[in-house]
Amino acid sequence: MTTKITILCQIIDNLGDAGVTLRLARQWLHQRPSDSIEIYTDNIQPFLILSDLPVLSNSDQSFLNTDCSIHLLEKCKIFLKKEPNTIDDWGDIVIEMFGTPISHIWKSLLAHRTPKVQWVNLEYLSAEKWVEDFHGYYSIDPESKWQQLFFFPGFSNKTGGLLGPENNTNLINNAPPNNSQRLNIFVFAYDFEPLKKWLSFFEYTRKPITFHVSGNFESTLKDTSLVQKTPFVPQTEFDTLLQGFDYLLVRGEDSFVRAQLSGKPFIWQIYPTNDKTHWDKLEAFYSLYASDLPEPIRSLWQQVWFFWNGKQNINTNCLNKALAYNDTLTAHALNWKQKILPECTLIQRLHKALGLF
Ligand code: TRH
Repeated sequence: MTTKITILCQIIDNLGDAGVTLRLARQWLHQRPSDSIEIYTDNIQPFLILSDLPVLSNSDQSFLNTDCSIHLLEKCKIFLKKEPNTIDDWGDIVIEMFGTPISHIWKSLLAHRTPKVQWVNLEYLSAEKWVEDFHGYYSIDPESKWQQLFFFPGFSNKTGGLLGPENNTNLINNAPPNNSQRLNIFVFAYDFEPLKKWLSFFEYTRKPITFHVSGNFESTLKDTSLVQKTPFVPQTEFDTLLQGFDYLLVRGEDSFVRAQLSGKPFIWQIYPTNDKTHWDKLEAFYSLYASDLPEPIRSLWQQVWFFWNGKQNINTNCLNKALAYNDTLTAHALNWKQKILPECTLIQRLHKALGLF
C-alpha cells in the first residue's frame, strides 16, 4: 500500500534541520520505496546544498511559485512554502520536524479528514534520561482534538533510536589504518576560537597534526601549516568523508551521529541555545558516552570536550596528555559504534509506531 508523507521543516539556521529531514526522507524511502514524500519548508537552500543541487537566487526563489516543487530524491519533492494548498494535498502522515507548527485551521480540518491523518512531532536528539519517559506518548490538541505522537530520537531501546548507516557507504571501518605519525583531525565547527587556542598549543606538541577544516575559517585563523581546507561534500558522501580522518570535531545533530557511526574518536560542539539547556544535553551525552572510559582519560577527555564547547579553559598539558591516550580513545570509539548500531532503527520504530509494516 502506498503512503504519502507530508513533512514540515522550518529552518532555524545552519544545515542540520534540513540535514536530518533529508536523511529521514532518504532512509524512509529506502525502507518503503512505494511511498511518496513531500517536504514543505521556509528555506529551500540548505536542502539544495546538501543534495548537491544549485542554490537559487532570490529572483529564482520567487519563481518557485506555490505550486512548483523540486525533486530532491525519486519520490521526494520539496516545496518552498509553509503548508500544502488544499486538504487533499496533505498526506496520510504529517511529520513536524523539531516542532515545526501546523496552522490552526489545518489542524482542525485534518483532524476530521477521512481517511485518518496521523500526526507526528519528531524531536531533536538527546541522551537526557527524560527522553525515555516522553518518547512514544500521544497528546491531544485542545482545539482540534487531533492526537499527536511525540517521537524522540535517542540512544536506547526506550527511545525512537537513531538514523543509521546508509547503504551507499560501508561503515565498517574501511579506512586504512593511519600508520603515519601525523594526526589528521576533521573540523566542522560553529566558531574557531577554540581552534585558534589549540593551534597555539600544537605549535609545540610532539605529535604532527593537521586540522582539515570545513567551512569559511580563513578570516579567523591565521594561515598556519597546521590547517587545511576540506571541501564541502554532498550529504550522501559525508559518511565516507569522515572515514578519511583520525579524529572528528563535529557539531549540531546529524554530523554528531555520523561521527559516532564512523567509529572514530570525536568531540561534539553542541548547538548553543539561549536558555543554556544545551549544557544539560552535552553533559548527559558525555556521561553516557564516557561511562566505560577509564580514568584519567575520562576526565581529561571531558575537559577537552568542555574546552571545545567554551565551557572551560584548559592548558596545553591537558591536551597533550589526552592525545597520549590515542589508542584508548580509538578503541573506545569503535566500541561505542558497536554499542549504538542496534539503536539505528529509527525508521523502523517510526513505521511501527504508525502501524506501517
Ligand atoms: O549544521 P548544523 O550545525 O545544524 C544544526 C543542528 O542540526 C542543530 O541540532 C539545530 O538545532 C541547528 O542546526 C538549528 O549541524 P548538523 O546537524 O551536523 O548538520 C550539518 C549537515 O551538513 C549534516 O547533515 C551533515 C551535512 N554535511 C554535508 O553533507 N557535507 C559536508 O561536507 C559537511 C561539512 C556537512
